[in-house]
Amino acid sequence: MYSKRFEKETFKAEVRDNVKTLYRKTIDEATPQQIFQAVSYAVKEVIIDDWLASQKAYDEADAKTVYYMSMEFLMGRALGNNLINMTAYSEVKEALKEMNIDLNAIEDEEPDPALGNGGLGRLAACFLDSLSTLNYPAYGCGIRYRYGMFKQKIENGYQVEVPDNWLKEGNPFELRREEYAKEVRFGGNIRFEKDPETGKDIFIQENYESVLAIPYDMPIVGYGNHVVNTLRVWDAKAITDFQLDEFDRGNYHKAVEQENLAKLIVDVLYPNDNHYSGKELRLKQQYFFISASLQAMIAKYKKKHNDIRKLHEKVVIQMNDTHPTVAVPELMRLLIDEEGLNWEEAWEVMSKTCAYTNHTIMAEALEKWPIDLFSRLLPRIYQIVQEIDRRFLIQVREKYPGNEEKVKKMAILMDGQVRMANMAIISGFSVNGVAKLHTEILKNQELKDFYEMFPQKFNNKTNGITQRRFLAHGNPLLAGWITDRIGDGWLTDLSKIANLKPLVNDEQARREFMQIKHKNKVRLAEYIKKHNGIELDPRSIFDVQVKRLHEYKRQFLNILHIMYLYNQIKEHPEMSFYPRTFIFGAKAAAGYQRAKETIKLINSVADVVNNDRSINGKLKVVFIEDYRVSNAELLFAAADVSEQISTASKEASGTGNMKFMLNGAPTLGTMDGANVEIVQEVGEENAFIFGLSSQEVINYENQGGYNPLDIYFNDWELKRVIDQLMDGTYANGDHNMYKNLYNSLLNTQCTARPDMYFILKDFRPYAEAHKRVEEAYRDEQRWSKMAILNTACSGKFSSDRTIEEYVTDIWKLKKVYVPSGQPE
Ligand code: B1H
Repeated sequence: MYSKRFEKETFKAEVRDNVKTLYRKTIDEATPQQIFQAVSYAVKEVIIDDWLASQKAYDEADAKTVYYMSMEFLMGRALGNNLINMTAYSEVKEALKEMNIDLNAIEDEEPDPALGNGGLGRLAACFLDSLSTLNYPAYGCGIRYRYGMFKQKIENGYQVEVPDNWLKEGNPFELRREEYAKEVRFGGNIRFEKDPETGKDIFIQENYESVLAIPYDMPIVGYGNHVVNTLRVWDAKAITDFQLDEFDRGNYHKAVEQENLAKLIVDVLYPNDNHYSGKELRLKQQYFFISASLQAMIAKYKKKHNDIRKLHEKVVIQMNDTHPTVAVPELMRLLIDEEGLNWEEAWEVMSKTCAYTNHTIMAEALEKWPIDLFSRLLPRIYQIVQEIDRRFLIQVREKYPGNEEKVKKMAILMDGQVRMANMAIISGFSVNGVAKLHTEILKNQELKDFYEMFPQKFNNKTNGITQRRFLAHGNPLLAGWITDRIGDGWLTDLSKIANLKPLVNDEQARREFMQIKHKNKVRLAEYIKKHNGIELDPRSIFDVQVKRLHEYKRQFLNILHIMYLYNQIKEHPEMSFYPRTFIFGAKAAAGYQRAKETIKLINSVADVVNNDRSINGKLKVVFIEDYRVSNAELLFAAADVSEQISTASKEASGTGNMKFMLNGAPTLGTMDGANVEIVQEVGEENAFIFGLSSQEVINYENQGGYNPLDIYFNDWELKRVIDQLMDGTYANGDHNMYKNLYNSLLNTQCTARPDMYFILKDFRPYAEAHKRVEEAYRDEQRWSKMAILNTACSGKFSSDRTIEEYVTDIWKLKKVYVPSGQPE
C-alpha cells in the first residue's frame, strides 16, 4: 500500500475532519465543491511527505536538475491523476463510496487548470509527469496566470470567450512560497561605471519599474515511486517597501503604476496557438518568469556550491520554444553583472546550460521583437543581445567571407527586429525538433544555414504522451482489461503494450476490446446528450477531430467533406451508407476570423444535418463546447477514427494523434508530423493515409502555389459544396456568412495565395480515404484487429521514451531513488 493514510477508515476520518475544520460542516451538509477541497487536502497531506523526502534525496545526491522553462503548462485536473500516480485511486474511490460520495463527481468539481493553449502546453505537462515517474530531478517553471485559456461557449453557433477564473475557489494543491520571492526590473536606463578597485565595468539600471515575483509550487507526483517534483509558477505583486518609499517622496503615481504592472503581468495567458503577437505585455511576461526562475535557480545552486563556473554541471535549462529564450541573455546578465564573471566565462557556462526546442515552422509563429520595444523594456538585456550578435557575426564572416547573404539570414538583430529563434540556436548547445519529419525539415529547409554551421547541435526528439493520464485515468475500462491480459508493467514501460499483439488473433479478446470501445462510446454519448442535447447512436462510427482550430489543421476540409456526404445521401437515399457521427472540438484564437467562421459553419451544418429527418440519422455532427483536457480524456477513449489531416509539413508533431492511437483509434491522416512515425509503427494497412506529401507541398509553395480553380471547375460535386458556402444553405439564406472562408479558397483578390492549405487539392483523396474507413469498419473482424493493433503498437509514443532520450542526449541527468516519506 502506498500510504497507511489511504486505508479506508483513516482516509474517511481525514476527509470528515477536513470538512469540519475548513467549513464547520458534516459530510452530509457539505457541497460537492467542499468535499472536493476536503478530499484534495487529505491527498495533499500524503503528497507533502513524499515531496519533503524527494527534495531531501535530491539534496543528498547533489543531483543535476533540469529546469523546463515554458510559458504554458496545460496540466488538466490534479486530483484523479495524483491518485492514479499514488496507486490509490481504487482505494480512495471505495472509501468515498462508503461515505456515499462518487469520486468521479468529486473530480468534476475541480476546475481544469488550463495554463496553456494546446499541444505545446500539454507536452510540458506530460514531460513533468514522465520526469517524476522516471526519478529525474526537475522543475517546471512558468506563470501563475490569474486567467488561463478562456472558456468557450457556443451561442447561436458562434464561439463566445468567457474568462476562466480557475482560482475562484482556491487551488488546494499549491503552496505559496513568499520566502523565495525575487525582484524583477523593467525599463529605465543603464549607467556604466568602472569599479575603482577591480577596474571592471559595472552596469547600473536606473529609473526602472519593478515587481516582486512570488512562487507557487505545485507537486508533480511520479507513478508509484514516491518522487514528487515541483512545478513552480510565479505570481506578481508590487514591491510595497519601494512603493512606500516613492509615496514618501510624493511619487504616488509611480507607486500606483507598479501596483498595476504587477496585476497586469500575470493576468492572462495569451490564447494564440501557433501565432506570435508582438505585445509588450507578452515580453514582460516572458522576462518576468525567466528572471525570477533563473535567480531562484542560481540561489539554490549557491547554497551548496561556491564555484559559479561549474553551474552547468548541476543544472540544465530546456527552453520550450522561443518564448523563454530571453533566458540566454538573462543568464549572461546574472553571471556577469551579479556573479562577476567575464564575458568568456559567462558564455562558457550559459552555452552549456541552455537548450532549445523548436515546435513549429509556421512563419506567423516566429517571434521577432521590434528592437525599440525590446531595448526600451530590457535595456541591459538588449546590450547583451547586441554583444552576442556582434561576436556571432564575426564568426559567420570568418566562415563565409564576403557572403553577406548569410549574415542577413543568420543575424539576431536584423531589419529592426530581435529574432529569438536565431538567438536560441546560436547560444545554446542543443536544438531539437519534435518529430522526425519536422527535424528533417528544420535541418534541410527552415534552419539550413544554422545546421550547416552547427550540425552537432541538431537532434530529434519525437514527442510523446503520458499513458497514466490518457489511458489509466481516461480509459479505466481498457486500462483494466490490458492489465488483466498482460500485467501492469505498461504503466511505467509502454513498450510492454506490444504484448497485446498476439491478441489480434483471439476472437474473445477482440470482442472484449470492442465491447469496451462501445461502453466508452455510450459514456461519451451521455456526455453529449447532457451538454448538446443531441442523441447519438453508439453503433455509428465515431469520427473525431479535436485540436485547436487553425487553417493548417484543416477542420474546414473535414466539414466540407461532411457537406459533400450529406449531398450524396440526399441525392441517393438508397445508397449504402454506414452511419457516421462526426465530432469536433476546437477553440479559435479570439481574433482569428476564419477560424471563428469555421466553428460557425460546423455548428450550422450540424443544425441542418441533425434535424433532417429524411436521412434517418445516418449522419450526425457534434461540436463539443469548451474542448479541454478533462473532456479530451472521454473523447480519446470513445473514438473509432482519429482525424489528423493537417497540410503535410505544417504540423510539427501533433500529440492528439498519439492519444487516439493509444486508445485504439486508427489514424485517418496525412503524412505529416508524428503521423509518419505512427504509420511506421502500426503499418500502413492499419491507418488511412491520403493527400499530398510534405515535399509536394513544399514544391508547390516554392513555385508560388497552385490554381484551385482548375479543380473547382472540373469537379462539380466539390464545386456544389463550395457554392453552398455562399448560397445560404447553411446560413438561413444569408449569403455573406462564410464569405471569408469561401474567399480563402478561391479569391485571388482576398488572399495572397488561394487555398494556401491545399484543401481542394486534397479533397478527393480525403473522400477516398473515408470510403476506405467505411469499408474497413463494416468488416468487424478486420476493424477490431486494426483497433487492437493501434493500441498494441503505441509503445513508442510514451513521453517516458521521449524523456529518456532528452536525458541521454541533452540533459545528462541521473536517476535519484526516493525512500517513501510516509510515516510508518
Ligand atoms: C506548437 C506552438 C505555439 N507549435 C506559439 N508551436 C504560441 C506557438 O502563444 N504562442 O505564441 C503557442 C504555441 N504550438 C505545437 O507543439 C505544434 O503545433 C504541434 O504540432 C506539436 O505537437 C506541439 C508540441 O510539440
